[in-house]
Amino acid sequence: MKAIHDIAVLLSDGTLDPHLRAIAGKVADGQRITNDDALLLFEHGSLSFTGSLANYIREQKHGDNTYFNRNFHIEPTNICLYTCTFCSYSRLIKKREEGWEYTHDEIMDQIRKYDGQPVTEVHIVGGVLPQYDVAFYTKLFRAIKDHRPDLHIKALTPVEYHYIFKKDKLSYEDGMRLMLEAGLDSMPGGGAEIFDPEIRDQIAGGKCTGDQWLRIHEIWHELGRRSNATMLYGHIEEYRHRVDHLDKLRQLQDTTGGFQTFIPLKFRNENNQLSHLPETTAIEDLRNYAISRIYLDNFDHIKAYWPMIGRDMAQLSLSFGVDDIDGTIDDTTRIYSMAGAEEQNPALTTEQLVDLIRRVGRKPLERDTLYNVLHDYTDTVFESDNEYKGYVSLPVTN
Ligand code: V47
Ligand code: SF4
Repeated sequence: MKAIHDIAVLLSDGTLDPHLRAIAGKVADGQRITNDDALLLFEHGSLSFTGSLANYIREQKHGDNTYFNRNFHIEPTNICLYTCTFCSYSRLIKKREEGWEYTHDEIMDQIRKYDGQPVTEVHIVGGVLPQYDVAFYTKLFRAIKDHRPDLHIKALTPVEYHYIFKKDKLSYEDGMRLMLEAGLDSMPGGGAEIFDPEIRDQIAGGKCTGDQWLRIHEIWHELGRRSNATMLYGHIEEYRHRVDHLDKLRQLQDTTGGFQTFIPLKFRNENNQLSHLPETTAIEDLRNYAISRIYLDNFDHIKAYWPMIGRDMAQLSLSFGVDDIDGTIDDTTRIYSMAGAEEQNPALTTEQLVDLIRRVGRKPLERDTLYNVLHDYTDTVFESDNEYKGYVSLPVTN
């Protein structure tokens, strides 16, 4: 931990732009920065400046603690009614034969593959199709809980919920209550993209609006449950749209306190309608993590999704505000591998994940979905014969 020294150096730098110095002063005093401050950071904050402030906040909140969890992903289908221009993963209904559509039984087979393995969470998200309706998902959640009550179900986003509730003429409140009763534990952060209506319309037209996304999370938080939030950046949005997105999240968090973690998602440009756009640089990605950490003072955690950004960037991000690297040990998601993610077959054993964190001087903590610490790996010595090394890979069925 050296962030306190770094911020003292920043504040004593007489050559620093006065506006940036004022922002550094706010951070040192634990004050909230404004939207104008955030825009200034996006436009003029250097990597070292934003990084020092973000690392200071990260270490004030968490010291060297770095969280990961053991989960697996299930994607019921990659066929989708929508045509988000950034999406490399979905196939239109007219090309149905190119994708996959798992039945209830096939999904339960995937759940059973992890029997006896120390996973704590299943993350379920995929395309939007009429057969995956309220009845399908409530039956699925009940079956998962009957089979394995301790497995935390983190599933679906307001994109799916908005669609299935509308189809069944259910209010958001009644719909989310049904999901809660069926066993849903928390909601992942997907589907947020960018809330600004003009940009959202161009990249994700037809699916739930930003306000609807926020409202469904609000209702879920009012039911006493937690969720995550994301922002898809680095496509056609401008910095002011990122600030607007962060502002809406911070405002809702002030009201409900129900968000656990914020996950910036860098746009990847392979195999989609926005492939002509260049991807953001590593410097921009680190600045984006850092500014998110500085702005979202009411979010406990900032997560970097390592299968998407790769192991080296995941290590670097831990000095730019990130305190959680997700940690899917045997990742079965194809949302990113099909879009050009760094990790095409992302799989790290617990030992490798712990090593990755320890080698940059941080403290590896396995958590459950709600950030209860399950195991502190700081001093763990791994012995190959008795230490669990990873998960079986699921067969690719499409
Ligand atoms: O909403 C789709 C994004 C999201 C691309 O809550 C893309 O713990 C980049 O939200 N380039 C879904 N991003 C995944 C998601 C997530 C992931 C990990 C953990 C959690 C959590 C949530 O993936 C979508 C969209 O924003 N996405 N295509 C692409 N080409
Ligand atoms: Fe469908 Fe989600 Fe892809 Fe949009 S991002 S096309 S809603 S799978």
